[in-house]
Amino acid sequence: MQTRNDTLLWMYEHMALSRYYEERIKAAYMIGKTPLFNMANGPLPGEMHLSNGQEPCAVGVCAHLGPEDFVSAGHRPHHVAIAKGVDLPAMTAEIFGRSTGLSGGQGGHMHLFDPAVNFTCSGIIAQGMGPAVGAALAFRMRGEPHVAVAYVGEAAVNQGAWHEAMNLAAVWKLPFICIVEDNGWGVSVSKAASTAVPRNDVRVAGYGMPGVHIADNDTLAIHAAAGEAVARARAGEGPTLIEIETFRLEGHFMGDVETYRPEGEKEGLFARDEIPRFRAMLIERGIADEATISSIEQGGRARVDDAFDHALASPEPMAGEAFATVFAESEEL
Ligand SMILES: Cc1ncc(C[n+]2csc(CCOP(=O)(O)OP(=O)(O)O)c2C)c(N)n1
Repeated sequence: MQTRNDTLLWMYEHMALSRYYEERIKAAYMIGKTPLFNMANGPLPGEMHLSNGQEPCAVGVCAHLGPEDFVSAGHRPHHVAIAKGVDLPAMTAEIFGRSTGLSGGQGGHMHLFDPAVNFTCSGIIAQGMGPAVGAALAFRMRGEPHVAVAYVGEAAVNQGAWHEAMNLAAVWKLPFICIVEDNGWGVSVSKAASTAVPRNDVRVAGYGMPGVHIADNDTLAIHAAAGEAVARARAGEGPTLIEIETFRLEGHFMGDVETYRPEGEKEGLFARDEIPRFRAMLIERGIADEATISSIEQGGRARVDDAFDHALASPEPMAGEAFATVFAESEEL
């Protein structure tokens, strides 16, 4: 399948935007955290899981989706949220805990919900499987041609919720796609130490579902495989699993000293980074010249800077609002 030039440029734009977004989050996160790393300090207290390196997994799939299609992501959600079109200023305000955030600043970076583009995520691994399969069932029951996609890490595939959802999606032939972002590590535990079967595209034969394996974080291969899976799902032919060998260029969370990585692994990953590789491919194939690509990058940076300005100028929520949206009974507390 030949990928259209405008789609190639859209994918590059959103990968570059996502990378710059994470760089700005990283800089803001580190304020006040050192010299003795203290997660509670600074304008972004708590854990922060950056997605640098995994951008191809987001754009290759989301290029096929519209706002009605449903996507759930996990605790490392920024790249997927950006590719799905989540409102950037409201997302940034949410991450900074501001009242103009997607959830009034009460969710934080692992709990981004944007109903306008049917996006959700969760800090509980594999938690997004049930909602995505439920959304796929709803699309089927309403006769709508949409698809639901759940992103999970390779360490989430041993959760009970994952297996239950996979079985239902397959037995009911739902318009569902599971994307496994295999970055090799579940915090500090290697894939080999947590899962007896080396590849989940093989394992899903046990569910009667097709599985596809993508090596080396390849945007074009992800885009092609996702195109076929989305077409199958929209045609009523059932679910697909796509496992992508990707990598994270940061630690599990900010502050992770990464002593579990074999020597030299990290340096090797930077050499395989897809963003400069994809940029060079666009120029080599004559899809865009240097000036066009620079202007795409500048446009993305301006959007990110505006989103940060909006977030940082927004007020924090009032303490009294803490229970307002949690339970109906909260007013009585
Ligand atoms: C049900 C559950 N168990 C444990 C955790 C703690 N935890 C957070 S992230 C993580 C590992 C996730 O690895 P993976 O799913 O491969 O995603 P990655 O961090 O590599 O993106 C664990 C065990 C959790 N959030 N939820």
